[in-house]
Amino acid sequence: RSMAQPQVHDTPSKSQLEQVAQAVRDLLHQPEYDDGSAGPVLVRLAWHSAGTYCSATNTGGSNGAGMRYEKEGGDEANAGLQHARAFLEPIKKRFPFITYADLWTLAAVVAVKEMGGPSIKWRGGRTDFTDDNKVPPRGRLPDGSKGADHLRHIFYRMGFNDQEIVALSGAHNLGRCHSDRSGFEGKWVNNPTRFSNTYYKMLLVNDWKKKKLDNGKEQFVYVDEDLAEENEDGEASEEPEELMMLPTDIALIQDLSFRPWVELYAEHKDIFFDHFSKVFAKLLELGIRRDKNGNIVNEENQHDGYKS
Ligand code: DDH
Repeated sequence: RSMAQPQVHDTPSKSQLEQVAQAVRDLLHQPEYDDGSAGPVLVRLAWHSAGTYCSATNTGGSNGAGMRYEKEGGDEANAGLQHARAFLEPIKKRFPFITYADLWTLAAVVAVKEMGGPSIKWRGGRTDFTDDNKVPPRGRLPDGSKGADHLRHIFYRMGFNDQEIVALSGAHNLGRCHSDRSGFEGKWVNNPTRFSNTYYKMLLVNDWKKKKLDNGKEQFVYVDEDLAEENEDGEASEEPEELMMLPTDIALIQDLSFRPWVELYAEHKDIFFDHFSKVFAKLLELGIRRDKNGNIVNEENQHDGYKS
């Protein structure tokens, strides 16, 4: 941005954003945490911050960073995301010019790219709520124990179609389920810190067996002997790796409208990357209206000078 142009005082400059992005890259490697990366839980933080959007009422979405408040942060669907927020807190302290809402969404875009995924268009300018008045009600995020109808109910509310539901679900290439967070257990793919289309390939293995966990939750599991981790002697360890799928993941291969997209993305990684990039960018913009300069024009600030 050239010096001659008027500055929007609360939108960070490009070089400021690059400093933040670099700080996110620097924190991704976390040898003590999960599979060694903060990336997956950062992606989930951005998704849950945005996935509360309701197009009918134009409420929810990533603007506001409402998850800092108990009303939203305490939703059981958000269990565990305090780890993601804690990872980012030192960055927020170091770069106070960025809002939480911008930081959470930017961190996910940086993490996806660093983990080998596509570049995703990101735009800043989100503001943070200063109280919990506009925080969306709980219960707007998907429940993994349900099926295709539930997926459509939740994602159509945000304004997504079937193709976009399947493309978004490819984020389950990353990370894992934790029994002390969602109650589900395990990872979807063998290398959960590398963004890829393996999730779709695994879905089509078609050998998923229902398993009831001790806590009563039902998920699907698959044990691939070829994927079993090798020990130092190059032999498979005693316990081959068990991969998992949620009932909502399995719905993607059972439903006749979802399934062709799973097949396409399993076959063509480049198409998946392209579609994921577009749909994740759309997710992060839900509920955000911008003027022709890209500045955010939301209901709450229409009367304070943004209106022309
Ligand atoms: Fe997810 N997800 N997700 N998910 N998700 C979980 C973990 C991760 C559902 C349920 C769960 C998306 C869609 C769905 C990520 C990204 C995305 C867990 C495990 C559950 C349960 C949480 C835990 O125990 O820690 C359901 C249901 C849906 C759906 O209905 C489609 C989408 C759209 C995304 C996205 O980012 C676009 C990521 C990443 C994780 C791994 C988190 C971690 O800590 O690791």
